[in-house]
Amino acid sequence: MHNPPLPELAVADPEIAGLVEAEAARQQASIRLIASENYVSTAVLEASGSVLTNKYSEGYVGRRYYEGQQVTDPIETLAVERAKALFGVEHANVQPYSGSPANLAVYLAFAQPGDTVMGLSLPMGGHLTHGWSVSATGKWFRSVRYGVRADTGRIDLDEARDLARAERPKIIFCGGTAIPRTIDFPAFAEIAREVGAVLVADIAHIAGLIAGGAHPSPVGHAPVISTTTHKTLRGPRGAMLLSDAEHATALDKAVFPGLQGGPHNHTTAAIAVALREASAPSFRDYAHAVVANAQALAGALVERGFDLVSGGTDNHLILIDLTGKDIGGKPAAKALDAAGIELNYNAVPYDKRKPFDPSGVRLGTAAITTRGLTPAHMPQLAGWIDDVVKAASTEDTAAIERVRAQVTELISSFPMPGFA
Ligand code: DSN
Repeated sequence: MHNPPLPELAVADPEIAGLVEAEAARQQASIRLIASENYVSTAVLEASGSVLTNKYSEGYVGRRYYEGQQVTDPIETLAVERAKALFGVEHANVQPYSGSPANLAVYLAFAQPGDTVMGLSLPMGGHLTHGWSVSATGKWFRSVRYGVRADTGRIDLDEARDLARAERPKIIFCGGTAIPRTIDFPAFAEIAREVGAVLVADIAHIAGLIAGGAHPSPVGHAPVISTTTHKTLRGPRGAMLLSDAEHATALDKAVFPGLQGGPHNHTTAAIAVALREASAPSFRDYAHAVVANAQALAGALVERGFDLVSGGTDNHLILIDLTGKDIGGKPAAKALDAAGIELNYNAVPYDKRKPFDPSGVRLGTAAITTRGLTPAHMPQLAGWIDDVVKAASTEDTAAIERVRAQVTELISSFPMPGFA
């Protein structure tokens, strides 16, 4: 049953109540390896589902365009102060609706349409909003892209430096959505300094690892940091822009009134709760456990003959190249979902297949670590992944069903926050 329970909803709208219950049960029953997902605490769920959703608060603390901010101002102040303390930054804006709007605010703050911007290419592990062609950021700005080395699968810093010197971008993004290795923030800072660009560290995937001391921090290297709050940081769906004092005003003006209206106060409160949780010593253990699980899973997959981009992982994320397995990422992901193992198909660097039918699958260990799985479970998990990938290529549905039964048996012993 969904927790907090939904008795009013069950009466007012049984259809939606039933679907919410079904989703809670589905989340409880699957091994969630989607690298950008997690399970928030019941406390975060309660804050997200509160009366704060009723309130408009355009503006910032003490400078609002609506009255009645006696309670919302202290909530936003708590969220901001907790973000500043947790990440050690001079300024935090907790209002961006999600990661893409946060990144758009960065463009609005520091570039003009048509200016050159630079980011990691999407198929190499970057994000749409780092200037990819189908995104507004690739249409309204002149975007140039660096990639990863073909021989190592790691970010090609020589290429990034040469490109920056030749193109003189206004903004350089580092970070992305499918980078299994530590991001070298000092190296990017040196490149940005040399060409006079604003370095933006998009830490959406690794924010929780940074908060928990399991990945180096960009603070002191990137003056602007963009992050979502719902991945390894384990908060509600939302985002934050963190910065030094020099870049604070431009970012604030870009978020509001540049791009957004009223902040989502229920989300702000839930972000504040998640930041408090992430400040607890137990969150440091969590962040290190996420990495330990990813490394154990990567090792077990390699033993099973899987080809991992860059050979392994330093963080929560693993990218498998299935080229040698005679199956595309999409059919593999669909078969794994049928077996109760949830992940996403993903392009791999230098992929010869199309984005809707790429060669890889992406896995992450943030959610399974929240559930309580440990490195001891990873050989079994790698074995199931191997069995299902083999079964998918031979269309052996009985084998997939056998794995599904074993997955259900294991995961049912690991309770999920939000499900009672
Ligand atoms: N969709 C997110 C992810 O899965 O990484 C990025 O926006």
